[in-house]
Amino acid sequence: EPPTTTAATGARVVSDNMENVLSIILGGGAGSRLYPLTKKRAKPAVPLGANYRLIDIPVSNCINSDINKIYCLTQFNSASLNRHLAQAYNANIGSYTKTGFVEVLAAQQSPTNKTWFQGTADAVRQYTWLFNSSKCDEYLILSGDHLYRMDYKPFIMKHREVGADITVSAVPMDEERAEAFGLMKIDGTGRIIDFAEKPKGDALKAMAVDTTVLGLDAEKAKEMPYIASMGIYVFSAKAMEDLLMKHCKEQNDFGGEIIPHAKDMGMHVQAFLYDGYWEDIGTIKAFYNANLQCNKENPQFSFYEAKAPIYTSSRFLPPTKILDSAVTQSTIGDGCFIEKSTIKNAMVGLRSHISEGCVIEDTLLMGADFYENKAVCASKDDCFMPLGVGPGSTIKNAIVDKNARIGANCSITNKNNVETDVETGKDAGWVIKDYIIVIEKDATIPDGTVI
Ligand code: ADQ
Ligand code: ADP
Repeated sequence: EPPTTTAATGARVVSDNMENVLSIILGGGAGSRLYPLTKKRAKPAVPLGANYRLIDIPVSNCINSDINKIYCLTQFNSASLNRHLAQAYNANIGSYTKTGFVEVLAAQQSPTNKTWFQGTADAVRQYTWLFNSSKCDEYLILSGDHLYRMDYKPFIMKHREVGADITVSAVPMDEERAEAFGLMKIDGTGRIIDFAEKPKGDALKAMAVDTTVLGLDAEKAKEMPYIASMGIYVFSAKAMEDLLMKHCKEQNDFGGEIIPHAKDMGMHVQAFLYDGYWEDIGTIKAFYNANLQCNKENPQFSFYEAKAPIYTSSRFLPPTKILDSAVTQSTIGDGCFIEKSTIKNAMVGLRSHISEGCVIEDTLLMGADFYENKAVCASKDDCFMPLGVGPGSTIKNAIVDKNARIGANCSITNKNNVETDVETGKDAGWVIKDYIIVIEKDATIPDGTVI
């Protein structure tokens, strides 16, 4: 429907219909920042919050915003991502009218595209032929590694109200973290007049603004003197086509190239202020902290909210069983079995088995993808150590990826307080990044190991 204007206010009256919105989730490039969690899987499949995976966040936000056409672009296809999306969503999304879907699109070779995605915009460009055939009016570009709960409707309606070509969702940001983001300056109507991708030094200082214009009080505005891009955008289909196929054929990145270019060539690039909790959890440290902060009594992010739940695969696992243990400030996923142990500030993922006498502290255990049949396992030569954490082991400040086998009496605590070590444990299945020990997926850590 064409927008109409109310005589009294001059504001456009726009539709809140989300049927013609196509959501495109950027599911990750080479995946180096979250390595080794991305060693054996596509980033969107990384487990999160004991029962979930990263992709569940943007997909759930879409579903809760009535957007049900969703593509996820990844650099490589992964069995676990496809399986997860199929099991979790495809049976339900748009099942009666067959209008909805959640699908993975991996970079692929074709006569016209001989390479992997060269960046976020290139990933979208390579599938433009498919997106065009959806006949949607707007593309909602999302990231696969953010933790937040957002209703995208007001965001998309702002785009429609002002008749923008591109609308960028933005948050106030402090000095310390600002240089990791795209920063912007806006005019009195919220239109973006200046945009700098991850500026440093003087270029960073030059992007400071008076954020009281965003409605922050004086004190808060002093703390947060920058307006940062969340890296999520609404593009009008026409603007996307013009930019990727005509004006910016050689440019491959939204934040660094396409957005500034669109502004410079006079397109209407609008900011949308988002005022809820939002975190980029694309690094090991941010991922670890964001997971553990969910254990707090009043967490900034909660996985359950009656009106906007985070969905995931329904697995029909048995309830978790805990024998004579002390568990404080922790989240325990489905189907775990915990014997006589002490667990403090931990996120214990689904199907975890913790044997007796363990101490698990400030740690993410991601759990397992399957239960082992103990009798079958004992009869196999290669199955010398059970899944989970063996008796008498202590694990602190760690992330233990799925299907790991930790032996008995191990001490995994970063004893020497090492900041980074990607060499020592390379063949043994562990690394240390930002003081956090990461035990890789499927790793076997022998009895008595000290890290
Ligand atoms: P970054 O997050 O640093 O900054 P980028 O590395 O381009 O930008 O990643 C954006 C998203 O796209 C991530 O989810 C990433 O995994 C995914 N991605 C990257 N390369 C990809 C590829 N080749 N194929 C598919 N997906 C890919 C961006 C913006 C900033 C903004 C921050 C907010 O550029 O302006 O401030 O997000 O976090
Ligand atoms: P990840 O989940 O860590 O990304 P996977 O590709 O192993 O990696 O995906 C997990 C899914 O695979 C689970 O849903 C589970 O059903 C299945 N799975 C993986 N390994 C096994 C196994 N050895 N036995 C049975 N099922 C498995």
